[in-house]
Amino acid sequence: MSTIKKRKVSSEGSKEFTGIKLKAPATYAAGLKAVKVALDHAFKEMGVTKSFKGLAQMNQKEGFDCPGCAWPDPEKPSKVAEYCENGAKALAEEATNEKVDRDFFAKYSVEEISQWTDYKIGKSGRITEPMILRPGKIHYEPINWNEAYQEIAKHLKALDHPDEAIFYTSGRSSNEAAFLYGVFIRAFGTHNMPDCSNMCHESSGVALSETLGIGKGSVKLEDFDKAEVVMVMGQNPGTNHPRMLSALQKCKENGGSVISINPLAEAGLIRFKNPQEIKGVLQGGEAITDIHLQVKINQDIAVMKVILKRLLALDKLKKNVFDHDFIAKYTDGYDAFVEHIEQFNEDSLIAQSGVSSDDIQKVVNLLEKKDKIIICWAMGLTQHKNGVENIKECVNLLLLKGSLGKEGAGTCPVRGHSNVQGDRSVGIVHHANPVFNEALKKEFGFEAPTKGGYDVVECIEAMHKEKAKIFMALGGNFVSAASDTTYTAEALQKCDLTINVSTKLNRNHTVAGKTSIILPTLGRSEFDERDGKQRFFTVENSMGVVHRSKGLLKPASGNLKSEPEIIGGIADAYFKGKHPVNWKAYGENYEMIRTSLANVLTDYKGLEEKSKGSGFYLRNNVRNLDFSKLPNGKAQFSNNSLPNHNLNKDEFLLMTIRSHDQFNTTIYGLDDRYRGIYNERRIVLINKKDMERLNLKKLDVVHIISNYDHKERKALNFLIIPYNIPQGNLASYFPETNVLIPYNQFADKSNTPISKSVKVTLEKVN
Ligand SMILES: Nc1nc2c(c(=O)[nH]1)N[C@H]1C(S)=C(S)[C@@H](COP(=O)(O)OP(=O)(O)OC[C@H]3O[C@@H](n4cnc5c(=O)[nH]c(N)nc54)[C@H](O)[C@@H]3O)O[C@H]1N2
Ligand SMILES: Nc1nc2c(c(=O)[nH]1)N[C@H]1C(S)=C(S)[C@@H](COP(=O)(O)OP(=O)(O)OC[C@H]3O[C@@H](n4cnc5c(=O)[nH]c(N)nc54)[C@H](O)[C@@H]3O)O[C@H]1N2
Ligand SMILES: [Mo]
Repeated sequence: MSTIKKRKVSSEGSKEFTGIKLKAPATYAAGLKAVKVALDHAFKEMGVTKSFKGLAQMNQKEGFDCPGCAWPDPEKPSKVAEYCENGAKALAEEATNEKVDRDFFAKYSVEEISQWTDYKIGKSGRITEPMILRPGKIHYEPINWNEAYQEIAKHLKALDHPDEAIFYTSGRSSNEAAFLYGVFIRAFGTHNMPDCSNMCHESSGVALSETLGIGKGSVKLEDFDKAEVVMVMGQNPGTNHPRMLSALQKCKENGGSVISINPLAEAGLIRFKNPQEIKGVLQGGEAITDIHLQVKINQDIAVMKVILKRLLALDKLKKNVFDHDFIAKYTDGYDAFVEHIEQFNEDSLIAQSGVSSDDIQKVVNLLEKKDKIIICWAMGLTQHKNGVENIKECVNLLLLKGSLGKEGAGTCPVRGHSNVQGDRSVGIVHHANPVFNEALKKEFGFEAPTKGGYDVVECIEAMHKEKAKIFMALGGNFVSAASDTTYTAEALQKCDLTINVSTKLNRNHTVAGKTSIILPTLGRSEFDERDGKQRFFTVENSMGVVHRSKGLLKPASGNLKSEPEIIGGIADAYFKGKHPVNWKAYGENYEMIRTSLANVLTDYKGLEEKSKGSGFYLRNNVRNLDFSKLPNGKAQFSNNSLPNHNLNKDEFLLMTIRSHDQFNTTIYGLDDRYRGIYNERRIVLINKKDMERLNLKKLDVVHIISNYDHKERKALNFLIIPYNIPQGNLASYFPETNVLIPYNQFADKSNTPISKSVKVTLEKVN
């Protein structure tokens, strides 16, 4: 038995560094090196045979969907391999041979595990059986499935009100699991369904719903072949959506242009060597970005306003720059928008944006004559106070150009988790929806609550104030992913019960409620059978295609259950047969879930058959230019204000981003190869001029400090790295820097934490 130490809630702060090595940032993404790194990770975690078996089936029609990002598969997947370096790493991480079993938990106390870095915790491996941490104990102990369900049911029953329970979802769950989970939560009596998208693309969902009537993107993969211009804003596809580079490459080969708007010149956006093509392997690869606007953090609206102003001036002269027929027929608010945009002074917009007038003009020249425009974006636009307005400003451009509902044009919020969009589509939503409730009543015979519930930031506060007492997570690593790590950890630790349905060990298991239960589940790559018959489930990709996924690898342990089985088990123990829904049967029979899903949401009619092969597209009103649900039946122009950060002389804006070697809070390794940073995660990227101003040298150690509402938050001991980043801006990795982001600083309307524009100062450590 290990000695008791104080439990730690994050991996930040140690004075020990891991041995940093710096190289020049890469000038291209992928290439043969990516293949080598992918295979190295795979072999190390899974061994050679399992690697080849797993990788051969990933993203193939009869195989399983990559557990990494949500980028769609091409209609005709390549015969050899349809995965990227980071997809291979995601698979390796899930299918690792390392195990976290009862001996592991007997050996290491929760206190001891909590001292480890996220990297070390994650590398411990796959959880093999249900475990419980009882009140006052410091070691998890085994518990059988039935007892675990009974324990959870007992706690749920002891609540004064269903709203005292919180049910989080991360975006890895299947449609079947997410739908059943949502049905159970509503039958239990609450809408407390915070979801990882609250921290992610919620700003996109809100902005797109308000302007276009659907919270999802409108483009299809083949639109990239036909686009004349693709704008990539606040996104790092080389690392986070590597297969998107093939789509950009195709766009270029067909004569299109790519504009990137980003404070960093990310490698994948510069040049791409497609490892699946001979020329990508042997030659220099292809240049991807035609124009890069190195915008200052959160000044995208300023850049967009200059572009819009200049296009407007040109349109006044020439009359044919905007699509006036489209504007008249499909949009609302044009005149007010023109009046709004004319109020802004171009020179001050340019000064604020940090981009040169000439570079913006290049974009204007390109856009002037084009109308097949796609705008892609990710966290660089959504995770700001004005995240919703950032996206609305992009929609304005597409409306002016009539770049919606036609080939080669549209909105493309590039999603994160592999089924985050599907989870939302099938009912993981914290708002009450009377139509959905009515359909549930018809299908299942119970009344869902009419009141909405907590999202991520609201649920943290509710736990902290002890208004909520049970926290259940279907996947994810809540304490590390959410902002304000210390506050969030306090909140979770105040709970009577925390439940994690997980594949791998993570920090959320150590920052536990008074009682804590871990329920180990099958990963997406694993063979899922019942009574000798293989089961499949369905997922939805970033472009609204629903298709099947079927695992094939041997499960990490014989004692794992699928997510639907676990939800069915908990619901069955809670309702004890006194409910119109036969929960156990639903948990075991995914076909039954799909039938009910198709009855409740008519879009899924025929799901069983239609999900075969390449699957099917869900309805998308933007694709048919149907805006009937919006005011006046029209798509909406919007008037968006400029962000105002009121920075003092010594204050910076910090963006908390992903390295090349992580999937959110899962740390694959310690290298950020494309940015030339090896073997260390506690770094901060800074402009050389700012270093001179603050008298800082390369590899000096600093604390990063935020101060909101007179409360100081500190991330300790980070190494200074001179980098090509705008002055006044800093970049560092999440989750190490989440301690700095106050839980109550988030985007207007979407409540997405301001992870990309945290006001901070640096303090040199001697
Ligand atoms: N390998 C891998 N793949 C992933 C993930 C992963 O962690 N690893 N995570 C998945 C998830 S859940 C998500 S949501 C996506 C995330 O995908 P991304 O959004 O690409 O991820 P981030 O690292 O947060 O990168 C944000 C990018 O925005 C830029 N940026 C920051 N602030 C601004 C700004 O104010 N304006 C502009 N224009 N740019 C800005 C940064 O320089 C960076 O290039 O990736 C998904 N795929
Ligand atoms: N500062 C800062 N914070 C951020 C962000 C940022 O850019 N900056 N990004 C935000 C974003 S975009 C997101 S999406 C969130 C991510 O938040 P989460 O989704 O909560 O976090 P992940 O790290 O993706 O969760 C990883 C864990 O999920 C579990 N898991 C993996 N696969 C499965 C599965 O198939 N089933 C189940 N049940 N469990 C599984 C494993 O136990 C693993 O440890 O973080 C957010 N936090
Ligand atoms: Mo995300």
